[in-house]
Amino acid sequence: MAYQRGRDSTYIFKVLLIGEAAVGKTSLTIKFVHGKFKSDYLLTVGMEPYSKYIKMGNDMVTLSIWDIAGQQRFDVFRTMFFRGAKAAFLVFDLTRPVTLTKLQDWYEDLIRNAGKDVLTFLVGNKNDLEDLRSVPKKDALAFAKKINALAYIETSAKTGTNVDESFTSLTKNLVAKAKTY
Ligand code: G3D
Ligand code: MG
Repeated sequence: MAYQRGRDSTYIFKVLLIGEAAVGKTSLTIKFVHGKFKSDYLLTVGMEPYSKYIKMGNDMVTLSIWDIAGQQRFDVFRTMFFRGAKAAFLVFDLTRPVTLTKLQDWYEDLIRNAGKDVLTFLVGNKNDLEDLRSVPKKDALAFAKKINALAYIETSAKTGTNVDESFTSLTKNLVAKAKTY
């Protein structure tokens, strides 16, 4: 495709996945970046961000995706983790209500460290586990509204349901916001 001078833009956005341990942050990231579930990548959890390139119309977007490990929450890397983030997925596990409750703390951490302009999506993961589901949709929607999240989405890193859609939708919002400045 021909490069159209003056119309193409390049963006790099730092995006975070935050939430309690084992909600599926790493799985969602790997599914989106590599299209795989339960790979060896799952064991490799550090401060190394994943990069994903997305073409959106005339815009070229690189997402720098930072997936926090639970134990990093209280250590000195937290500041570095949050700094410069433009958006965050707040992830909970649809089979464990406490993981939704705990997102309140994560949200406060996020705002304190990344600023109040950060865009947020609330993500209820593991929606393939229908029989184990124990978080009513209305509870999730109430929390999404409370934190002014752009959307509430239910995903499965296992089946891939809404994984690409979540990242794409968030990216669209980021580009739209960037264009208004
Ligand atoms: P975390 O990065 O938030 O800590 P992980 O979570 O991505 O490591 O996932 C924690 C466990 O949940 C893993 O199981 C993973 O396979 C599983 N998991 C993640 N997403 C989904 C999902 O959408 N559906 C189902 N059914 N399981 C999921 P293990 O057994 O490897 O510890
Ligand atoms: Mg992880």
